Amino acid sequence: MPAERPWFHSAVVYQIYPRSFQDSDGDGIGDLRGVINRLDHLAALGVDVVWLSPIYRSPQDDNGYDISDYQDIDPTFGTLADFDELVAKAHERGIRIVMDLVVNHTSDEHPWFVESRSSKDNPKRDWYWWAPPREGFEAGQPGAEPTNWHSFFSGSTWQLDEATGEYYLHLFSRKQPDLNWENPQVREAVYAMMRWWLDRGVDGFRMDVINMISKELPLRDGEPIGDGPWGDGSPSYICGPRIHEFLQEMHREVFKGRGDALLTVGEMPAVTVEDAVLFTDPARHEVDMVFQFEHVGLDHGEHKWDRRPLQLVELKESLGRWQEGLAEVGWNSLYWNNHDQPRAVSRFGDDGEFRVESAKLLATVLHLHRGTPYVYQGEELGMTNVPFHDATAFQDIESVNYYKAATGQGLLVEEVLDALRLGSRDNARSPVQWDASPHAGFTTGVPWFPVHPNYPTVNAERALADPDSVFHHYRRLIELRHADAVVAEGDFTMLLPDDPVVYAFTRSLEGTTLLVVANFGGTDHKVDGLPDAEEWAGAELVLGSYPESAVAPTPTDGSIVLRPWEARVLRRTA
Ligand code: TEU
Repeated sequence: MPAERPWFHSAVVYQIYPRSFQDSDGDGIGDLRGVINRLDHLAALGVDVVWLSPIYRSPQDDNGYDISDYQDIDPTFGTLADFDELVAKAHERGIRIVMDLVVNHTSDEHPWFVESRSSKDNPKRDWYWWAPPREGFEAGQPGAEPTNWHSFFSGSTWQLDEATGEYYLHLFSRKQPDLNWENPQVREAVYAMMRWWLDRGVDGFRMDVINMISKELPLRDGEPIGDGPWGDGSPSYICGPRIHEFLQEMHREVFKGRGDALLTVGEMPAVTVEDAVLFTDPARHEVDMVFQFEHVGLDHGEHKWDRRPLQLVELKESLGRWQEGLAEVGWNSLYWNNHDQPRAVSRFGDDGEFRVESAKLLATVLHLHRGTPYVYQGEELGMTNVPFHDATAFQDIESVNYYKAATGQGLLVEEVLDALRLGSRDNARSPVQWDASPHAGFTTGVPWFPVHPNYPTVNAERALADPDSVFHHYRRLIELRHADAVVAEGDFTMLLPDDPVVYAFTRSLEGTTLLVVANFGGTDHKVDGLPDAEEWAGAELVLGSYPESAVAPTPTDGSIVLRPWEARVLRRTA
């Protein structure tokens, strides 16, 4: 083990989705001044880093993930001066600021694309992916798309541009054309922009779908999906042939020589553990960690709108394999929530009777893994999925497009709505619930997205006043990671892999062992078959998800009975 471990091993990151965090000017949309006004909330929680979802100038087709100017702030969110103030005030509190970096694609309103689409011989034509209609087809005819790829946001990944009669590639929305990373000018422009932000004082980047920037050439059809017209293009763009080369080049051109205090995390759908080892091996100089998607896909059937209940045994198998895979080389990121995922307490816990208990359990299990934990805004309050009444309640482009496509194909409206209720990204995007005042203190105007009706009980003001709240549990977990090297660096061992209800593991470092046991169920549960159970008799309770007084000391035979959704962390020193 090298003497100096990277600082981010003991750090916790908090994700802000600025649109839904805090409005300061009454227009109903969160903004940078709102974030500045709430910095004390983050300081009280104790987080080390804030990752800001995109605040760049954008037509907001995908809430800022469609950028039309990488070097300006969208007027909805404020100004560059506000941004500088935010960085300065965060730094005063010891909080780093990490920007979202969205460079797989730009907005179609970005000047680069405006030029690119203007003519076939424009110098920026090759900055994006342009292709003529499929051989034997007329432009615009069904089936004329250059490949059969299905877009993440429904329909084809190709859009015909009438001006030149060619199609451009967009893995996401039509307003998010993919940049052509094969072109060195594109890469240089991106690196220059990144250096500009680092020079301004930002502390790193969360890199949006960064494992999709290298495409395999020539672009070719994918396996058909079901019996529809579309195919799966992912083998051509997930971790493509030049991905490691591009990330190493980015490191050399952007990060090299700037010290070890920065943070880079690559968002990488469909990444495998084997790939992640390569991406996060410090000796390879690519990224510090990746966001993988395996564990948030376990309740998907054939696709994300086909939901099935999570099997705890599968969750343990998956997360356990990632712990093992990155034990020696590389590093994990740890998350249940972000702006694209339904709320974890509704999805993996119980958002009814045991909302508080199950939110604390999920927090305990995640934060005691080896890796850097991410907290998504509102998660620290145990915020839940949104009760959507009908189709008009959905605003996210992915949900809106899916609704149109699925009902257009003849699926029943109620079935489509049920799938959206469970899986829509909008679940994560309702405004943060600050207090019991109108609109939960999020805005004095009309919120762009309605506040969850449970805000009179689920809100930050109440949580801060209650020592047994989800908030204070998160605060203690973050404190524990800061204080205790075994949480940051200890070895991970999964226990009871086949138990369908109990999640159990140990973390060990230099003679100290922590045991984490968690009951993923709504009834009392005796933990059976724990190896060396008697050694845990009388062990110190470091942290529990029930008020400490309610936890009986571990009896001499070491048998542990957990209450509904109870999690405990015990410590033993050799
Ligand atoms: O998401 C990438 C991604 O592949 C998915 O998680 C996506 O949210 C989609 O739901 C798949 O079903 C990133 C951003 O996090 C997301 O908000 C953006 O919409 C997307 O990239 C495009 O920039």
